[in-house]
Amino acid sequence: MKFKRQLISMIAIGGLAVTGLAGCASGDTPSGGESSAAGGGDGEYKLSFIQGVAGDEFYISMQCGIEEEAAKLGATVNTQGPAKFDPTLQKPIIDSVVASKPDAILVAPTDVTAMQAPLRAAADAGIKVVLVDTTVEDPSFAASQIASDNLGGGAEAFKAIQELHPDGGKVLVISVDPGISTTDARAEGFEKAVGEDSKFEYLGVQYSHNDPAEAARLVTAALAKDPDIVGIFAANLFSAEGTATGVRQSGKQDTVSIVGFDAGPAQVAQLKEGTVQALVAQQPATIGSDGVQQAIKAIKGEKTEEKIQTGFKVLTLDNIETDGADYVYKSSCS
Ligand code: T6T
Repeated sequence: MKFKRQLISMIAIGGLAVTGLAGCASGDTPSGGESSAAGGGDGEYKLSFIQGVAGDEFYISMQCGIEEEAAKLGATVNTQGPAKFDPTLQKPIIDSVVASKPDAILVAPTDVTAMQAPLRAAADAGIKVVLVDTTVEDPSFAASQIASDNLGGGAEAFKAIQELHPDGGKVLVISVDPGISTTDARAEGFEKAVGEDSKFEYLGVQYSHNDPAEAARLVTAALAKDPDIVGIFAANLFSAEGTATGVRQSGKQDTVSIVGFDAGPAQVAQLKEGTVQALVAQQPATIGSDGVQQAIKAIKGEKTEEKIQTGFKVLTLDNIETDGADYVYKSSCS
């Protein structure tokens, strides 16, 4: 039984830092480019931002936060990202950025293992490394790590499905790839929360490789095998986009609830049209601005914060036009 319209009290703020939403500065360069310092700064500090993937509104919003903070603090930022969320494509970017000798790198590593050595090499070369969003197996070389409460966000996603389906049922996770710290933690938080309610059956995680078409294919196949699935947690922006397509193509939008992580414009459109019931919105601009502050402290030899956890907000039809509206990610900084 489905209770889509009964989704209430779905507002949650997780983590510590809850200021500064996805606000942007000018000078958006989605897949690469340089923004100059402004506001009295003289470009004294040279920063590089390496995204997990170019063109993803989460990282674009983070770039906006980075550029705005860098301009305030007198730094220039060069932003680059691989065409896919893929360590084999991110590694050469890291290597070339290291060769360009910035003062600090803000980076979202695409794999906990594969990015370990290239990032340690950056730190060994005297570059301050700040991990934004994702992390690696041994981040001890990093000046700071800034990320959302991904474990808590996964648990919150289950809570949303639980409220919509008080009688329980089968639930599935669509994620990206194993070995990504953020999405792995979200799936873990979700699974743990499911395990605390015996009315629900956990069907496990399937990996879409960050491809919405693959996510749609996985969901269509899963619904053919288990037509009584009641809820799907899609662990990031592209998984959510494809999950919504798969549910629609299977004609299951009236019985299957979708909770997606992230709040890009396409996810928000799906929320508004009723295909998706809730979105866990992160604060990418805050992750970015915190990252710049930590990077500059590290460059100056000042004490940095080892770990900063930023908050999230659950967006539903109840708040998307009001206090949730500011959480929608940007497609460009201008
Ligand atoms: O969910 C974000 C990010 O936090 C994650 O690490 C990878 O996917 C996104 O960029 C959304 O596509």
